Amino acid sequence: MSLTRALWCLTVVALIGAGSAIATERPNVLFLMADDLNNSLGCYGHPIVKSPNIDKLAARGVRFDKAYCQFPLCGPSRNSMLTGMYPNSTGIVANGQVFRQTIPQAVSLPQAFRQAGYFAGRIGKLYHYNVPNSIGTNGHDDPGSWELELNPAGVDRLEEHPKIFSLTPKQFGGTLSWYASPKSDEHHTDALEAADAEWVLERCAKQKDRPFFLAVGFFRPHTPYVSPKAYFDKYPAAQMPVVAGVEEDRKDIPTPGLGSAKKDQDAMSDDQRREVLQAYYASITFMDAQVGKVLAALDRLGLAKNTIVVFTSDHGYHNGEHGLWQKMSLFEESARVPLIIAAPGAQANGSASAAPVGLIDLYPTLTELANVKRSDNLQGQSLVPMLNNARTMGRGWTLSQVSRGGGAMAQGANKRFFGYSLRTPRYRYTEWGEGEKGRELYDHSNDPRELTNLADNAAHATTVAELSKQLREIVPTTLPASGQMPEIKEGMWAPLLVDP
Ligand SMILES: [Ca+2]
Ligand SMILES: [Ca+2]
Repeated sequence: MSLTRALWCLTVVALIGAGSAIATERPNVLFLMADDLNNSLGCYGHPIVKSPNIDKLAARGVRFDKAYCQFPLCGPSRNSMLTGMYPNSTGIVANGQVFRQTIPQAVSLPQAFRQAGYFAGRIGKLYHYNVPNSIGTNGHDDPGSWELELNPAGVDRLEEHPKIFSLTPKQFGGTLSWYASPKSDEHHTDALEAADAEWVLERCAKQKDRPFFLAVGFFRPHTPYVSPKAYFDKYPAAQMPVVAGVEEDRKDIPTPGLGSAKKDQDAMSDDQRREVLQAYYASITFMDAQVGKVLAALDRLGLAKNTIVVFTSDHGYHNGEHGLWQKMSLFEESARVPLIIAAPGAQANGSASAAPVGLIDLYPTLTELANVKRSDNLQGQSLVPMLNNARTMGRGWTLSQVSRGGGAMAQGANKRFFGYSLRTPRYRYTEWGEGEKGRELYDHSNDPRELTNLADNAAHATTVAELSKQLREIVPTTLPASGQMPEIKEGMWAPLLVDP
């Protein structure tokens, strides 16, 4: 039985049970995101991090164990995910931009739901924001995607900036910075978001004839890692592990592979590294508690049985692996994301999928589950087959991309180029430039930490040749039909609810 049909049957049962005439074959969507969250969660086997609420969601949905972003940076990843197109087709490969500046007539995921009559609302960060300075504003939002936008700002934004410790004084978002706040949960932005989500869900519960697509974008665990001190106390700094053997590991990594390294982070002491981990993990557990409040509201209001819940992040995050911190690398820690989809009636609920999938796949998945008319230029695959049978492998690969070098206009040695990384069930294969700036091959069957680059190992030449051929066939399909990445058009940022 297909998931769509399962949902329909569930609805019929619910209708018979309730004796109600209200049609509910159109499921709601609750789309929950964290910012800069890697897979440091209990449900993904992390030995330290406590995430009981996300774990509970994973237990009732399908957990995707090989889910990857298309570009490990907020803006490019989120624009790709919400348009269902690769960064090469959105033209958004940097922060501070939105797809209306490049492909203004694209129909975003929430916009597709709006066009189908859904209420679509956003709380917090879905498109790009400068964190923390844009908290409390719309950021680089797309107004056409939403009917309601809420931008709460808590003490972390309004009061505590002067108290935050930063590796680069007075900077918080692009570097490592943290603060154990004396203020309790309810004063912080992410908790205000959870409270707002509860308020919106209460309204939605009263409007049974109108389904909703509610997106809640939490700001943690993005830097500055500010959360109430009680969460820091769960992770004593002295007990935090520090990655060892970095110098040896780095020897076989081509230069662009380490291009996201930052001097101030290289210079950290081991004690500072432990404090970073403490603060990052504290932020995760604080964010998890807010996820729990939203999911409790969904249950309390009787909405859970007809609501598809998604939980994910915009990209992963390094905590010292290969000597790297934060994002913008193509290694597993930076490219991989948590992804949980709990769709009522899905036959694989409660299990895990090992299929390589991408955030680009969410748009075709959610529109199929809800019978919403999709944009016809989507480049991802639907994950509905995996939701019904966790052994389904689907397309069998996913692609992540990142930029190196100067801006689009830079010339000569500083000219911008891309790295592309193909993830298959067994391998990660990465080419920098057209391969002339470096190649990497990691065999996850025996090297899950990607410590040994096999790209120049003669014993693996056939694998390298096969994966290189596959990569070079895939990359052109990530571009639009013209073969050219769309360029930013100044002054084109305008909401388009329908294509006129
Ligand atoms: Ca991010
Ligand atoms: Ca290595």
